[in-house]
Amino acid sequence: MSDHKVYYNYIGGEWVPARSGKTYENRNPADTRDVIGIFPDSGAEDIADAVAAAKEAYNAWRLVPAPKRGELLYRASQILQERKEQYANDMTREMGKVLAETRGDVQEAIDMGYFMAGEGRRLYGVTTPSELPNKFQMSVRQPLGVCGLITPWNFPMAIPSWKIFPALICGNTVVIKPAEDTPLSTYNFVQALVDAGLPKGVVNIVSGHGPTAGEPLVQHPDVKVISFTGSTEVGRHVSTLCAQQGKHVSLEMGGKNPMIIMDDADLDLVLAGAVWGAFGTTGQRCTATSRIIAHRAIVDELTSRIQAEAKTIQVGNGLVDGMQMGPSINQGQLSVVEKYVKIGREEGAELVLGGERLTDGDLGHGFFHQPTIFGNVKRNMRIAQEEIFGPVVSIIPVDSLEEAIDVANDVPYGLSSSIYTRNVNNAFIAMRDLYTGIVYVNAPTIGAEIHLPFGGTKGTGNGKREGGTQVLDTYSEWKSLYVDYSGGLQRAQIDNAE
Ligand code: UN1
Repeated sequence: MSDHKVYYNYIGGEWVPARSGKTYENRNPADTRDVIGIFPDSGAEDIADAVAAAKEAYNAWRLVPAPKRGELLYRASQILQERKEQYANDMTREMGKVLAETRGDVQEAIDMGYFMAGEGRRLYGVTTPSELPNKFQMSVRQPLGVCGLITPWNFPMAIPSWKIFPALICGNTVVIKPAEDTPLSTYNFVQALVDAGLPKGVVNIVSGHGPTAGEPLVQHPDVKVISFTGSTEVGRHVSTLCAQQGKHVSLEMGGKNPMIIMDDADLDLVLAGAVWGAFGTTGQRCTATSRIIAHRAIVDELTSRIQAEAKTIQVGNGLVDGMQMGPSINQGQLSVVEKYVKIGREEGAELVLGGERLTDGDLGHGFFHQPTIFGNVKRNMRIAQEEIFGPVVSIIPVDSLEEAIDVANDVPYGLSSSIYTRNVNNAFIAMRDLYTGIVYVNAPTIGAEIHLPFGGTKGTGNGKREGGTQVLDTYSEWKSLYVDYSGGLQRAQIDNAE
């Protein structure tokens, strides 16, 4: 059909096409004339094959000592490190964000690999004293079996690594369905594991679309855990399906992350942080700064300075030197951005900067949009309440810290938040009262590190966390072990003298 590179699913240690033979084209969002490759458009039968392979592999993998499993992760991380530049290039072509950021995405996967490799030598359990003499007891982590992982396009290597590495270290096997827009980056990640000596069937990758490949994975009775990162709408659907089957599920969904700027803040610092938080990754992070809640005493100065700074952002193909902001991932996402710009105007917010698609020259072949700032935004406007996932930020004036925190918390999401202040009391009050899974002081809402728990409250999640050792709770179950070495029957909760 064409001379584009053809990719296959990886199932049971073999690279195989979709059983139906269906494929789809993966194109560069910065220039849709550029085809990245042809990928399998998989269905329920491919998912069934992958789950069967993972189930088979589980029998041996769960018995491999955890430190040995850790060595595989360590080797894979070394390979990722060696290939960092190549994989970052592939990712920029596939996903659009600029090279500095795709290098960061690969780095985040490397960090997660080394962290979880070390966990192979810990996987701590707990010993607890008994109520009875001559009795020993402890609790240990047990793997669950086959894990189904569904990952988004915005961090196409880091987010798979947050799921695959902890799943493996706990002794599970996995089937991953990467976002249809970014399969290559996840294939690259799996290739590093394969080259590190991954046993057959321990990790299987099946590409395709949500309804046709993702849903059968969620529904498959042999899949014991689902870990999903994506929109709140789809996450809620996934959660319902899992509830019907009593399946474990971890959800990471949307955000509407606030940055509070107090009147005593260092505005130079704020400027750099706000522009990076709002327009880094084209605003396509669930942690992106999408509301700037600023004290009225400084809001005018701040607005004009952010406008001047954001105006200088170089928008273009992320592979070109000097570019700072790439395209939206696809036409659908660009349309969402355009829709919210229109909504913001209709709601009476003041368009301070941007608001237009960029189509000059080669930009017309991609999904580029200007960095966009709305000023004088009211807390209840849709642009201040709903996740946009694009380069659009709303500035909301407030009169006090109390009001700022109230506005910050008054959205359906709770992933990340931040406060800029020189007053230590303000900082501690904000850390206590901002109802989000992550709070930053004098830093923007993006940039979480993998060895701390990552996740959010309310519509952002379901109480689970990725990152940190807390992530192990998604991929293991606690088993309590009691050993009675008294030589007689000791009855718990009963006076044995009776
Ligand atoms: C995401 O936006 O989906 O904290 C993940 C951050 C990155 C991860 C973002 N380390 O911004």
